[in-house]
Amino acid sequence: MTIADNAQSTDHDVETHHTFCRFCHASCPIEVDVAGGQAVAIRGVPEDPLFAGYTCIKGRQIPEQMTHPSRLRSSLRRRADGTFEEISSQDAMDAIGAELKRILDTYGPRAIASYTGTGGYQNSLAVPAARAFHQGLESPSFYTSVTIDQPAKTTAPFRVGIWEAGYHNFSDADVLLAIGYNPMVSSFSPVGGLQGTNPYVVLRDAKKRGMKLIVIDPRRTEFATQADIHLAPKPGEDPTLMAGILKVVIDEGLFDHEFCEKWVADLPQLAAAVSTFDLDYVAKRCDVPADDIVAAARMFATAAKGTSGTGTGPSMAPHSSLTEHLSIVLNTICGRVNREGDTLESGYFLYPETPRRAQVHAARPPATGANQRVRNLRGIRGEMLTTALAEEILNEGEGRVRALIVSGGNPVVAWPDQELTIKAMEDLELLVVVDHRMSATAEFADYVIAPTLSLERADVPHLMDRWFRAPYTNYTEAITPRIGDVMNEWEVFWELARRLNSPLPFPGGNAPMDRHPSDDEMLDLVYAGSRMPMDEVRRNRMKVHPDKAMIVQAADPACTAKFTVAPDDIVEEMRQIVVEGDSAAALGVDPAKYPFRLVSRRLKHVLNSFGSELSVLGSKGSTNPAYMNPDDMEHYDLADGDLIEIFSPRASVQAVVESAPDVRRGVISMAHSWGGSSLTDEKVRDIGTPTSRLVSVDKGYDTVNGMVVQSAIPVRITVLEQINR
Ligand SMILES: Nc1nc2c(c(=O)[nH]1)N[C@H]1C(S)=C(S)[C@@H](COP(=O)(O)OP(=O)(O)OC[C@H]3O[C@@H](n4cnc5c(=O)[nH]c(N)nc54)[C@H](O)[C@@H]3O)O[C@H]1N2
Ligand SMILES: Nc1nc2c(c(=O)[nH]1)N[C@H]1C(S)=C(S)[C@@H](COP(=O)(O)OP(=O)(O)OC[C@H]3O[C@@H](n4cnc5c(=O)[nH]c(N)nc54)[C@H](O)[C@@H]3O)O[C@H]1N2
Ligand code: SF4
Ligand SMILES: [Mo]
Repeated sequence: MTIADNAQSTDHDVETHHTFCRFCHASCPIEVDVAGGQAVAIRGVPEDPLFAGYTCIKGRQIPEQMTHPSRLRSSLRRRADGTFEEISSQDAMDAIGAELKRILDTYGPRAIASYTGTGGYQNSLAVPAARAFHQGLESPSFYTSVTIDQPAKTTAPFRVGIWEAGYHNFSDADVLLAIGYNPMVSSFSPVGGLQGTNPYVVLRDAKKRGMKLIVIDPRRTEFATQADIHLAPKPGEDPTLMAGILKVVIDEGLFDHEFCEKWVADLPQLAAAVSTFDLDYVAKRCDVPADDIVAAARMFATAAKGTSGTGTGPSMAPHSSLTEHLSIVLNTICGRVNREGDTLESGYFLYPETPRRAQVHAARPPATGANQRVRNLRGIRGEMLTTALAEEILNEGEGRVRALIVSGGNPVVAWPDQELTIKAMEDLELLVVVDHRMSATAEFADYVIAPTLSLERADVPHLMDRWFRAPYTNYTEAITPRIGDVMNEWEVFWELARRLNSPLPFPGGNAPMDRHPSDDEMLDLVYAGSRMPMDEVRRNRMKVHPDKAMIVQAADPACTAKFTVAPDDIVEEMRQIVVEGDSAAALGVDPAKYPFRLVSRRLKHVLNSFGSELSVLGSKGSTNPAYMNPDDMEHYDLADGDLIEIFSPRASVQAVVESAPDVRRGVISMAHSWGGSSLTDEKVRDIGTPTSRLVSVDKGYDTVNGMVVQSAIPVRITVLEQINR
């Protein structure tokens, strides 16, 4: 389909196109007016059956983003004196291709790494192209932001066992237990939760039909204010709290006895493991009223349908895998799985159909990928662990990473341990950054490649496909011509593969190398074998397909597998948290020396490190404030706008404080991925600071997936500057 096919001419200058937003993962449908090849206006789509016109403030800035003066319209090459000069994209590909060839010949394929971040994840061809590039080269060094996000979601299910038909849907849930996520701002929920598809209306309707909401969050978030029960524990104490909730459910016999009898191998072991988590102990340690814990446990377990799930908060706190495990286990022993004849909520249209029977796949080792050269870690889900990548670059020896292609990511402000990350960026023999702006990481690049932006690309909502609250499809072609000499992320990998004589293998076969394929040909190759063929997807924009929902099939009668809810290593980790007594001890530090816990959060007006360069979003604030409880501020004689220094066991950052009654005492709530590459924060009021500097890669990390402690970080503060006094 061409651009014109989807255009409705409103007058002879302006054409209106339907597409969907790709500022974040949520894929809200939008209507864009295009005049003179440029987007001039943007609106939600009221008739969309799922989103009903919803958009957020970020998405509405896309017209400005496309043409903003800071947008790179040409690629850049670093000169010997460190400044950048423009270079044509083809010359850049030639030069990078030659460098990669040299590195490949000298060190072998493992030396060539790529890292796809959030900016790349929003492009349905970027991650597949990066993956294929590594397959073609036989280089295992494929990294993405998933492994510094919520990797326990990938690994924890393997330790419990996987229910082939999945856990309950959101649409008919009677209860939702939300542990550390805030979809009203982030548009994110785990599977079975409320998604970013029109979150305010969807939540209101769910509550109207009687759904109960329990939120566990140290902050009284926009989501928590809507909760029937809000537990605001000390950050990092979710494993203890979840063990306490499980103990109430087991002691009061509120679990699904019949289901456990048939499908759970080791309920007595779980009961024994949680038996040490007395209500008084849990209440005191988490600083949550005991009655509220009991009420939450009963509200969850006595409901008929609905799930517990985690977001980034607990997934970044100490013992993240344990929290994820206990959340899955709560769902499991309460029998919150889809049964034979049930309907799956999402359509899973973009990937090959797999059987959905009401049965278990037994637990198996979660991390089976390539070996990292640090901490005895190994990759997960076909990718390696970003928490190890800085050291993979810096540590000498066989297999050392020497070249890095960053596709829509910003390591200098997002990866754990900023100082180590900067050292790694400087140490590389070749750093290529594909980004539409001069990010903190681009400053270190040998080449910055200017990419297409969303409206210039064809796409499918590849992330939301398994999260949509209905079997929904959408597709978009490019609706505006490219501005400047820019490349789609997949083209970068295709051009480089071609120069290295290396194939780009996809489910539909290798990408052609003798001619330039189109975005649509690439979509056909990448999404070949999908449950709904790509051509049919293209014909079905913004459409719900009730007739194509997946129905859960009967279990294979020969299936004898069962869930393992209390594997030995999990039981051991539960013992360990009791010995630690406080989540700070997981990092080997004395909690008394670090009286605060720094927690992560999202801000409405930015997406991680980008957005604030745009006028409307930038006007919402030029820094990432340290939000603190007013009583804590009074204790330190602080007022809004004062400057503090925040010390973790690893490093310190400066921050501008802002009072926030919604943050519990002892907590600092601060967004990540702000600031630049200076380690001394001179511009804290203008560009903020990266909390990632406070993170250690080798303390309190998860031994299975390498996840580090990026939230509930033990910190202390000093006062730097008291203004207005
Ligand atoms: N301390 C701490 N650290 C964290 C977190 C935390 O909460 N606390 N959160 C973690 C999480 S969840 C994540 S996902 C990571 C994020 O890690 P990253 O993804 O590495 O960081 P972002 O800031 O999202 O970087 C996205 C980059 O993509 C660019 N971009 C935007 N759109 C496009 C596009 O269309 N094409 C291209 N090529 N580039 C584009 C942006 O300009 C930006 O520089 O950080 C993690 N780090
Ligand atoms: N507007 C906007 N939307 C975004 C992003 C953005 O930057 N801006 N980023 C995108 C990305 S990359 C991601 S991964 C998703 C994340 O989506 P979410 O997981 O919903 O992220 P947050 O809104 O930060 O919610 C995390 C919550 O966890 C709480 N929390 C922190 N530490 C703990 C803890 O130890 N225990 C408990 N129980 N709670 C804790 C925080 O107070 C916060 O309310 O959002 C995406 N959407
Ligand atoms: S929620 Fe995400 S996809 Fe929707 S309009 Fe906002 S940024 Fe765009
Ligand atoms: Mo993320």
